[in-house]
Amino acid sequence: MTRSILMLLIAASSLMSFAQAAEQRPNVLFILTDDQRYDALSCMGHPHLKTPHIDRLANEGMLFRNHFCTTSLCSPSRASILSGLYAHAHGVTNNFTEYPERMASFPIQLQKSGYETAYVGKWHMGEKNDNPRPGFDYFVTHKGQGKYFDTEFNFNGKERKVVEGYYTTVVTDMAIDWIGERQSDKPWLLMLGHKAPHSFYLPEEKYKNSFDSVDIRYPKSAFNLEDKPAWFKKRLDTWHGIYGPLFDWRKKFPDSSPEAVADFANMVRAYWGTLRSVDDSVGRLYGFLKEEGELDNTLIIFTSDNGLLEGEHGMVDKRTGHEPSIRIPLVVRYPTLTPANKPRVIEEISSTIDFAPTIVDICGAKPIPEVHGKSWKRLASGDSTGWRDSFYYEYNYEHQFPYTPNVRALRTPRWKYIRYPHGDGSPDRHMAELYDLKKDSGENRNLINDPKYAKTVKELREELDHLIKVHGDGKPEKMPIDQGIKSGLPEESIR
Ligand SMILES: [Ca+2]
Repeated sequence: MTRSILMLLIAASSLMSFAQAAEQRPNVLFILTDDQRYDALSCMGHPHLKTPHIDRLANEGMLFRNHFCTTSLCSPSRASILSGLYAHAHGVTNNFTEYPERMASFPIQLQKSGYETAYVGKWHMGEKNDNPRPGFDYFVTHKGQGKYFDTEFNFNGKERKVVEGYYTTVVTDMAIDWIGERQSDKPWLLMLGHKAPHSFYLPEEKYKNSFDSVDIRYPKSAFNLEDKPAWFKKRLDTWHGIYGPLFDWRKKFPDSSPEAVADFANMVRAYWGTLRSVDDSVGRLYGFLKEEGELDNTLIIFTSDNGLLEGEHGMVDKRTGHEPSIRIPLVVRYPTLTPANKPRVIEEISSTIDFAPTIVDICGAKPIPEVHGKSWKRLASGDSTGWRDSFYYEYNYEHQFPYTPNVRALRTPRWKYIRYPHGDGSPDRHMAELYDLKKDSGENRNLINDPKYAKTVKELREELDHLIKVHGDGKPEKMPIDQGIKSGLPEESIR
């Protein structure tokens, strides 16, 4: 073989491997809902809400049945999704803090590695800032929470205008337009931030009455508070309790009369109604990608930033360490890893901090140097060796929303242990909680004071302390002092 032919062969083979590598870089469509609980999907067994388009992603991909947020609050959780870090490390511990300017994120890594990147919809880190953020070539958002109808969007920091129509539809139009109008051959990342199903729940007209015939009551656990910490009862009448104003669905409050459950029922129906539009949005995006021939080359991730209590333990809102608050949906479709005719149900514990390491892994971008999460790329192909078997949850008391104490919790496949640190290192002043989730998935029987479980509690506490230590920076944990549960309403501008 002559030298020139050999060189030619080497060049051809390296070109081929380059082409193969390029082929393997999928587009990424990251769909993020706001406050959607784990079971608000028909593929997770919801008895009334039908979500056929989201279910189809699960039926052609992966359904993560045990996916959790590390902090059940919008901004901290969104920052964990982007960075792969716990809130104590990225620093966004409340809803008023900006994502740190110099902090790495998976969109920044993807952009640096040759992706074209876009963010459309609710961003909500930095309450009053609607300008573009690092890591995105295209950026459309709004200030604060946005509105279900006629939100004012800021387009790339250049133009603010009210876009008439229903939020979910409007951001879906924008997403489809951006994907369709791109000129470059680069792979792309699009993050679509929905407002739905966040309070104050307002469904689209066509879904306003979808659940009128469903009989909705307060869950039984709302009346089963005797073995629970005393602060549960104090929360009942507040902004975050079932007898409170229910995000405007109850005008006169507190109201603990049996007939006032009608307000609660209307609130829950509206929450479900907003999700029907989200499911439509997923259907439109799926159809569009299919038409464009990009469906199988796109990693589609459907998830939420945190869960929501729907009356459990007498609570609405989120923030606490209980299952409806911390457990969230995760559905993924990417046939290269999980063939569409061989869908997979993932039982392992996954978390919001896993997204950043996973996405850079699958997309072949440079890893973020220090993350707390793990890539689940290999879970997608059925390999779960060495995966985590416990994870911890953190929430810090907010003086603007004084309805939940500091929370530190440990979740294993079987157990949930929750404690409420006072904040200054002194002994806890609230009762802790222990649930055997294998027997009691509804967290109805608090076993914390049963001597039979003293050893279990000790072991779980040790594991919790261990995880906090290994995820920390070597210094003692910092958290606010618990000022107690208060009855006042939060300031109107931040509700
Ligand atoms: Ca949220």
